[in-house]
Amino acid sequence: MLEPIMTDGECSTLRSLLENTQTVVLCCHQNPDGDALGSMLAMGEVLRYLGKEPLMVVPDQYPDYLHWLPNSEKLVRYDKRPEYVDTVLKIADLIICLDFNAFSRTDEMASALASSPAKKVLIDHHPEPDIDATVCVSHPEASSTAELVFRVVWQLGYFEQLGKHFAGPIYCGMMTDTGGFTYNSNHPDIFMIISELLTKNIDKDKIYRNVYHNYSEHRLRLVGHVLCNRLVVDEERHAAFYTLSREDLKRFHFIKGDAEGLVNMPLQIKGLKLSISLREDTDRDNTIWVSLRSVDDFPCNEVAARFFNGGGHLNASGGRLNCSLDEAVEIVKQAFIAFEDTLK
Ligand SMILES: [Mn+2]
Repeated sequence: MLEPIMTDGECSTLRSLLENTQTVVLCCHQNPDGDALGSMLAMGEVLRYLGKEPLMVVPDQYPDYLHWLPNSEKLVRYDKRPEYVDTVLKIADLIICLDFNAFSRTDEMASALASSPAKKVLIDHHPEPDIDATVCVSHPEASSTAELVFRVVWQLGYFEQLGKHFAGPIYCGMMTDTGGFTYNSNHPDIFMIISELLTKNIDKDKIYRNVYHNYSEHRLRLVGHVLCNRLVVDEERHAAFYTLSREDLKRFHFIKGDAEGLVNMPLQIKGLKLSISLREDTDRDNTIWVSLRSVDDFPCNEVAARFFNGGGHLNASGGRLNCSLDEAVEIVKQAFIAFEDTLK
C-alpha cells in the first residue's frame, strides 16, 4: 500500500546498521517539538525491539505538553550532562539524526556530533540536508519526520511487531507538525498511516488533549493579552505581527511552550497571508526569537532567510535577531514592504 521510501540498497544498509551496531545515539534539534521528540521516542522503541538501549539526547529543555510521551523520562538533556553525552558520542557506532538538517540545529551539541566517528543516519523533512550520512532519508514534502520514521519502519518490516509506545509518538509527531492535520496534510497516505497506528490501540483523542489542552490559566490569559494589546495588523498587505516583551512574559508567568501555536492565530483573520511573532529571550539581552507562519504559496521561509537569519518550511519558519524589540519591529515593517507585491 505505501510506496517504498528508500531504495533497496538504502534499506539493506539501514537494516544492517540498526541490527549490527551496539552503541546507538538518537538526537534531535534544539527547542524540541512534538515531531522531534515523537520521532526520537518512536525510533528508540524500534531499537529496543532490536534488543538495544539507545541513548536519546535532546539539546535542551522540551515543553511541558510533551511530558506524557512514553519513555520521555529516558531522555538525556545535553545542556545538563554534556560530558556524559560527549563520552558516549566518542564510542558510538551509530548516530541517528531526527528532524534536523544540519548539526548547527543542535546548538551546543554540534561539534561533538560532527567529530564523532560514528556512522550517521539522517531522517528529516527540512530542505537541503547538510549532514554527511551513510543513509539519508530526506523528504521536504513529508508532513513530518515522524511520518518518515513510520515509512522507514514500515519498509523495514518492523511495524507489525511494534506496539503503542511506537505508534503514540509517531501520531504525536504527525499531529503536531500539521497543526492537528489542518495544514500540510492532504496526502491520502497520511490517513492510511493513521489507520495503521490506530490498530496499535492508541487513543488519538487523548493525545490531542494531552498536547493542545494542557495549558495553564496564565497561558490562556497571555493569548488574550497578545491578541488584544500586542497584535498589529497590516490590512493592506495581508500581514500581521505581535511582540512578546520580557515584561509581558514575566507578567503572565511564561514557561516554555506557552507561546506554542500563538503565531498561527492571526491567520484566522480572513485574507491574512503572513503572521510573525517577535519574542524577547527570557535571559539574554538583544536576542529576539522570530517565528513566521503563512498560508497558500506565500513563502515565509524566504522572509525568514532575508530578514531574520533563519529559514524553514514554505508555511512555517523561524529565525533570530540580535537587536532590541523596537528594532525588530522596524525590520518586520521593512519585510512587509519588501514582500508587499506577493502579499497583496
Ligand atoms: Mn518536524
